[in-house]
Amino acid sequence: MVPNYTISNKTQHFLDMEDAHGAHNYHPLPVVLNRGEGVFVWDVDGKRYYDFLSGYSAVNQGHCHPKIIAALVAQAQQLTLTSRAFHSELLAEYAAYVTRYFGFDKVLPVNTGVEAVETALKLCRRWGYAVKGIPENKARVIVCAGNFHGRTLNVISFSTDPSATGGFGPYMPGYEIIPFNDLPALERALQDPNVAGFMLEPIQGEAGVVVPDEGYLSKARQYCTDANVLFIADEIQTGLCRTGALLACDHENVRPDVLILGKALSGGTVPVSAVLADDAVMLTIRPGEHGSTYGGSPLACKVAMASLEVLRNEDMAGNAARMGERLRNGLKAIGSPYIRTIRGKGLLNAIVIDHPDADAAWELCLELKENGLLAKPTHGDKIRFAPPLTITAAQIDECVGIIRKSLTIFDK
Ligand code: IF1
Repeated sequence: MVPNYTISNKTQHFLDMEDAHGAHNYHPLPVVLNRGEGVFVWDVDGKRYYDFLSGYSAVNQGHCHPKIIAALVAQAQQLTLTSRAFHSELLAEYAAYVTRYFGFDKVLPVNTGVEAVETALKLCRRWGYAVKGIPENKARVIVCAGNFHGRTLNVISFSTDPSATGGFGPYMPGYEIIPFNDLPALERALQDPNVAGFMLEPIQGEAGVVVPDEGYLSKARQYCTDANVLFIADEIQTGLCRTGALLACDHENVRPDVLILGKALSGGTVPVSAVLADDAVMLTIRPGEHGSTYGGSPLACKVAMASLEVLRNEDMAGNAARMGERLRNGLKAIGSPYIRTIRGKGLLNAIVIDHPDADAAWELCLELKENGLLAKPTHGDKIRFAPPLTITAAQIDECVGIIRKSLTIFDK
């Protein structure tokens, strides 16, 4: 199998430079990119690829969406940062806009996804003490096995992935890990009166796009309501039209108590994340108790509004639903014995490779790259297929052709 790929001198130059001077905390495909537009990216040799990762769903709107870039550039020439020591016109406008868009009383703006997760957890503990009346330092939060919520020391404390946690202890207490998609386990865990919240990804991303049974989210929501526990949805990856609805929770008409957004909130430009909640939760944090230098900057606010506007105006949820269906049907029609599973919702999809060679998924991704499509394996045997939500039917069909052709490496 193992095809012999040639790497140009130019590509090798940048691979070597990064390897020599950048920390080795990633293992990327050997492709060096320098341009993007819509569903495409180009490497330093001018070769064009379909981007089937979309920056882990940060680039839902497509690379360098003209309306988002126009907003970014215009705002960059006017005012980028005030800090929260002073008010800005744009924070006021954005707060009004985003709370109306998602139907919550308040927003707390931060930057990266994991910061928004940390913010949600602080909010949850605070609510647990101030409103629910949990005794001091006893608050617990339920999370799911296989979760991915980011990489801070607190957040890895409740990861079940040894590569995320190993060698980084000691870990933060106060979490209870239950299996994902297991309502009886949730029911049992909720019997503890010191539980303040239940946080989950509505579809587990890093775990390999694990979609729970229908009814799981709505029942879990109900259990939390009954137990007076906050239902916290990390929609950093699943939100913003990726799964064929504005939020993955919308598929079951679930409204979380705390909604966490990131990634595509800025269409892949600058880190913008947010926590949304109603007053009863959000106002438990008072001035001086939480914040961030860049969070809610005029630049971030302007870009976020443009990113949300584009999602709605171009019906990206509808397109994600239709193109996701088409992609999964196309993959099924290949009928490859090397694809064990095809799963996903909207344009958040994964295949599980069935092959005795442990490197098969990686090899397939190298071959896909050769044939003009970029995708990345996760946990060895899974490959995520998550193109920008602007992809067309003809492009989906072309990509299915590339995947079909690439799978033939296993026949050799
Ligand atoms: C990396 C995965 C995706 C997330 C959810 C919070 C965060 C993420 C549900 C943190 C981030 C990323 C980060 C990225 C890989 C990636 C990822 F494979 F690890 F699982 F997308 F699928 N909650 N996900 O998915 O957001 O702080 O990074 O902005 O390289 O670590 P962040």
